[in-house]
Amino acid sequence: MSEVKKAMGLQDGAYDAASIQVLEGLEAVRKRPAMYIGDISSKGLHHLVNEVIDNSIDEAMVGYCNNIDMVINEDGSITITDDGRGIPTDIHKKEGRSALEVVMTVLHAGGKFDKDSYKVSGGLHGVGVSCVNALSRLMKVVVYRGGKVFTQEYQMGKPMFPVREIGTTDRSGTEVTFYPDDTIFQVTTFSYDILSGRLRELAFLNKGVRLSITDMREKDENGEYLREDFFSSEGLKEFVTYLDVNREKLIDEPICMESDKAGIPVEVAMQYNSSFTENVQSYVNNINTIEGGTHLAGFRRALTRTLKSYADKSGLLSKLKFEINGDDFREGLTAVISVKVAEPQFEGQTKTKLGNSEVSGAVDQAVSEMLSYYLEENPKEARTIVNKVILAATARHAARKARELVQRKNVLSNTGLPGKLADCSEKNPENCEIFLVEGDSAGGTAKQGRDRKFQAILPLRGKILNVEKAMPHRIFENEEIKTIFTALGLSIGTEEDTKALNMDRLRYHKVIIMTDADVDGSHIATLILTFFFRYMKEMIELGHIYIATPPFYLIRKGKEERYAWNDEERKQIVAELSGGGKETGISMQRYKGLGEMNAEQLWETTMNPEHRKLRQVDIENAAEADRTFSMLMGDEVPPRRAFIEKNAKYANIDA
Ligand code: 0RA
Repeated sequence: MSEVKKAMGLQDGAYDAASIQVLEGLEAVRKRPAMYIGDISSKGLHHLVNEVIDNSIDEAMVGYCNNIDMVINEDGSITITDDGRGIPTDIHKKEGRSALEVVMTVLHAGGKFDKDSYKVSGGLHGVGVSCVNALSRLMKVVVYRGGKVFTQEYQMGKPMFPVREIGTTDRSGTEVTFYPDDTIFQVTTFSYDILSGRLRELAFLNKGVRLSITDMREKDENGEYLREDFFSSEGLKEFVTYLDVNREKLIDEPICMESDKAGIPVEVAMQYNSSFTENVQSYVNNINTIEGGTHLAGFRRALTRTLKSYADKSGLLSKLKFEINGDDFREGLTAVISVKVAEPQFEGQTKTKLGNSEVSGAVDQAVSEMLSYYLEENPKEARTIVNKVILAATARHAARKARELVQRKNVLSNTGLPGKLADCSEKNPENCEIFLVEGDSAGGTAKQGRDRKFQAILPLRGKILNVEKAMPHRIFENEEIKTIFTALGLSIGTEEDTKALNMDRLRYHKVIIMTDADVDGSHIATLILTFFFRYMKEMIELGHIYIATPPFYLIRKGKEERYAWNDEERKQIVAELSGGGKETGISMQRYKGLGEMNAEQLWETTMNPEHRKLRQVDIENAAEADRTFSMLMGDEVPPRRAFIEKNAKYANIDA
């Protein structure tokens, strides 16, 4: 920790209240919350928690905090406690009130927005705890500092009383409790999985810090609260091992490096596995940089150059009849790169792409130095890695041949679209949807039931290829996969030059996976999702992928027909129809598959934007998603249904 502190040019000197800069008011935050936290959906809601934890993590990074505890309280609020220095409580000279009040109520007054101190700012992070305060109907802070306990409470960011001294203590730290404002957020229910996932990630990224989560909303069958503790003594090394649990590793231990070039702390851990997928996660100041950036570029460049030069020298490539490219060095690679940058510049669509040019060289130098040393010292492992690269290059070569073959064959109708596709008449992609339907028969029903103006139907025959286990070139021989690419208007590619999807050509902005509501159906949905995740990730990131939810029950009484999506709804409908009296004359049908519905029923319940319940697929945590897909699609027979439940959230996008 102290290394980091030095690297960031931090002084040990005590915090001076006057260094807090006052920038703008909190009304702005309530007026345009999305500008500060991204959106007001579940994503924005969970961002509030990140914002509070970031402050505690900052304390840990400068070496003052070892424990961070999060509690989801019984009433749904969140409490985060740390054992850092505690927010300063002395009088802020310029403002004439407690620094604590300033930190909590003035935007960008975290005390960390001057150049001398470290900040996690950038992207959507770093807007500060005051921003969370503004978006909470109630917030309470307790500070343990200098032997005393202080507190203050707020409503929608406004203090309800001046900072109050309420006792003495021998500990130090900060405790923040907040109730998100339900007049601002669409949802205010916190997800244990999202929060615990973030804490696990933070534990790996900040070795030596203990983090915990307790969910007091319900008890398990043993009468205990759901609770987890996260602690990592080896950091990224353990992170990589965790990500790859479901994969077969090629070398005994991950390769690890830690360095501090030009004042930029760099940490990397990497492992090769027998799969065909690349899983490189990069972080800047604990933020997952989904869009990559200069740190990732530096890593890739160093990896390619160092491995290539070792392979050339070792003579292992002499038999190879074709060129190796950058992708080949990353097939089956799982790696985590974490850098700390004092003034990060974030760019890109989701503000998660690092722009600072100086970082590229620092990572490159660190990786090439450490990796070439490793390869010299570990010839057995080095040979294993080079052989994996050769295998990847060979497979890529086979893939190219397969693709060329496919392109020559006439698989398309005269419009250039797959013959199976029933297209819609509307041409503006923003208004168009395509249903990927399991089976020709349900596909037929969907064709009859749809609104052909804006809804297209693509029936898929049987199971699509498990892309997680197949060699890359097999992807391009698979009929269903080729058909999906062509129908969407996107081109297929595995090589670097063709990999970027040309999203401008996307023909439908909603891609809706519609399968039976049974085990097979959810397996097929998961296969399709895995395919999108591995080969068209942008489609998920940009929110184009949805899952249709057909109802489970049809309940009839006389001419009245009602649908239920779960047992609770079914009971309620039966109660309503029987008017509290006898259940006579009520009949019930349990739908086992889409095939049991006629066209009109399918339209009414599952396709009509006015009544359907679409779920939007969303990647909350990229590292965790990769691990989950490798588990779901690997050798273990998994709880796929639970997976879909967890990863596709209800989105009232039609409302
Ligand atoms: C401003 C200045 C200092 C620490 C903090 C804020 C701080 C904020 C939070 C929020 C949650 N936990 C926190 N812990 C600390 C520096 C304090 C000093 O120099 O003594």
